[in-house]
Amino acid sequence: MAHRRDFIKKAALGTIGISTIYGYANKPDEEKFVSKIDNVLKPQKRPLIISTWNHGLPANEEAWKYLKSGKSALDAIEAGVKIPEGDPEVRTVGYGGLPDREGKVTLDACIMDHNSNCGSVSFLQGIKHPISVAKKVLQKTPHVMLTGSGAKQFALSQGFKDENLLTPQSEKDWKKWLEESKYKPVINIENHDTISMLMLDEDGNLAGGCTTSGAAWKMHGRVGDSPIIGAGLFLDNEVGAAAATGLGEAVIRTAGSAMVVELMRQGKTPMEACKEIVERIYNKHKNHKDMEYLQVGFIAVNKNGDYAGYSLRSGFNYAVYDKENGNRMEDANFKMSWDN
Ligand code: SD4
Repeated sequence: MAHRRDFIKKAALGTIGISTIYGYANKPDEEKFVSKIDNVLKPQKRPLIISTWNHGLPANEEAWKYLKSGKSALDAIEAGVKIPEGDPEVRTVGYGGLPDREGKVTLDACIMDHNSNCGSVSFLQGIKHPISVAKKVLQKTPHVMLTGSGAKQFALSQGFKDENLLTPQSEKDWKKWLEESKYKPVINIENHDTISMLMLDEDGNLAGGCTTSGAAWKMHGRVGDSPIIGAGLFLDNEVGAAAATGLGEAVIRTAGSAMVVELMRQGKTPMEACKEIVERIYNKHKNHKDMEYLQVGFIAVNKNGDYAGYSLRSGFNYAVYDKENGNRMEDANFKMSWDN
């Protein structure tokens, strides 16, 4: 073991540059890829799946199965995030998601592959799996994004079923909310549970997906960051991938995920990149009316399989699945706790 590490370290620090090392396609896994973090060279871990929040665990599980059976990263992401989308107990994604202030469940989702192909739907109603419609937008249309009735029309043309997504429980909660009708998100519970999934596949390619019912009790027609490439999700296969959860308005204002990836391009680690953008969001919002309930969190992964999660306030966690340690939850680092 020590010998192998020494070998990797020596080889990578010596005559062979990192980009050359990326070309070692036919070597055994442990020797194949190394990453340079703080001048220490480590074997690259892949595949790697990282997803926001607790519902990331079953989503990762399903996505992992897909990857292991030889399916593409996009298929694996779709299959993974469909689990929370179809689960009525998950009140922030897909079927069973909390509605807008008019009692309508409106969904946002996007998906992106290593060639920067993207598909996205926003303000979609009556379709249980918006991630699948987003994937069809990527595969079957010349566009990136379809919205509202146009997205629905496209979904129906692709054979998706029109369904009522407002469960009795969500309807009950909505009626209760109507009694006061105050728009004040309750962080980490009611609003901030988008599932964003990032994946580094066996071939070292990145992909990502994101799906949500958005902010509960939002205005009818409101679209958050989650379907917006560059805000809720972004990746550049040369660099890394990032995705967001939290108050979409703040993420859109700062082009959050695109900025995290750009900082990784400049040499920041995923942790440094996520932290810097969270700091930026804080600085831009500290005197803003949204600050009282502002929460944002990012997950990021780079080409070497280094990953991180960082949020403005405590309470954000994410699920990570890799060969070495299996599927588990990790708590994100954060800037401040809720009392601040
Ligand atoms: C939105 N970012 O629509 C989404 C909500 C969210 O975890 O992240 N929930 O603003």
